[in-house]
Amino acid sequence: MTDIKAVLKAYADRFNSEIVGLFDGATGPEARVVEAMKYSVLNGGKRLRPYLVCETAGLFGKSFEQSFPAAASLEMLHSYSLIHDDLPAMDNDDLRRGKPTCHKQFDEATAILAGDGLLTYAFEVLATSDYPADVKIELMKLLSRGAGAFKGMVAGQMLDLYAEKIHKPENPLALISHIEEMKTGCLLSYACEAGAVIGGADEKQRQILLNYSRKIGIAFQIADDILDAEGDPALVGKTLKKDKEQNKLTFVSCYGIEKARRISQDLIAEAMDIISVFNAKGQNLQALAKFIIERNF
Ligand code: GRG
Repeated sequence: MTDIKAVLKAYADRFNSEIVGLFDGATGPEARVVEAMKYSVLNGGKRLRPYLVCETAGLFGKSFEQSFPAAASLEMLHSYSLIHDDLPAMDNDDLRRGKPTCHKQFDEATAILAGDGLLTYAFEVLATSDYPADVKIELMKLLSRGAGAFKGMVAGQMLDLYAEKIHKPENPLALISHIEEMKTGCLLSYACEAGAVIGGADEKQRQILLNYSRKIGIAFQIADDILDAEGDPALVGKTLKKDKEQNKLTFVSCYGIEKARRISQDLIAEAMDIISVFNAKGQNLQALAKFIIERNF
């Protein structure tokens, strides 16, 4: 089977060497915000979302270069969400990817602006890309929806903050599933759908990729909850055991670790089965699905 860790590392190196160039050219004292944006995008990260964009578009013969604008804009948007999530008003974290969070490295106002700058720049990168107009519009529609406040990431974050204040939700599992589907799942689904759009997939292929993304999305979140409960902070690169300390509603608090682990394993088996219709071309996506629950960072 594919050595997915090595594949991801090679992908991250190539991706980083391309994306760094998108932060050139800022001048004057206001360049501080671009420095903060660059710091947050280039401070590590597994690059799962951009990799998913490239790998799913690759199923339809598209190259790294062809997928890069969509991959880069998605990672910018993801990085904005992490910067804002780490702020004192949200999760109040000092560490991200093993390094000081943006507001610790710079200051709070700069971190807020860096997040705003990355969110805006993500759409500029898409708008100024060489994709055909219909592809650009579709990508911008899907990304803004997936990241947005109605049924997307911002909605998920809002509900997550609110859930902490509900002491006894009527159906905790339904609530946490709904939160995570929006907060984490939407961007992972966008990554796979973007690949389908860039690749010109037909409706059936697009639905297959969406089904795959939904399975790995929930499994990803369960793995994240398990890492918070029993991971090694030095490997994960952030403060752990916060969920329990803050009495947070998570898949682990609902199911317990062992059941949560079994559910994530079942989801990954289903994801691998779903993607097997692409035969050998889907091998890396199968390996990635396994990596999502086996990772220790
Ligand atoms: C502030 C609008 C706004 C949204 C924040 C994504 C998010 C919503 C919060 C992050 C909180 C969190 C830790 C969620 C768990 C899932 C997640 C997004 C983990 C980080 O993603 P990875 O593991 O990170 O892909 P790297 O660093 O590898 O990119």
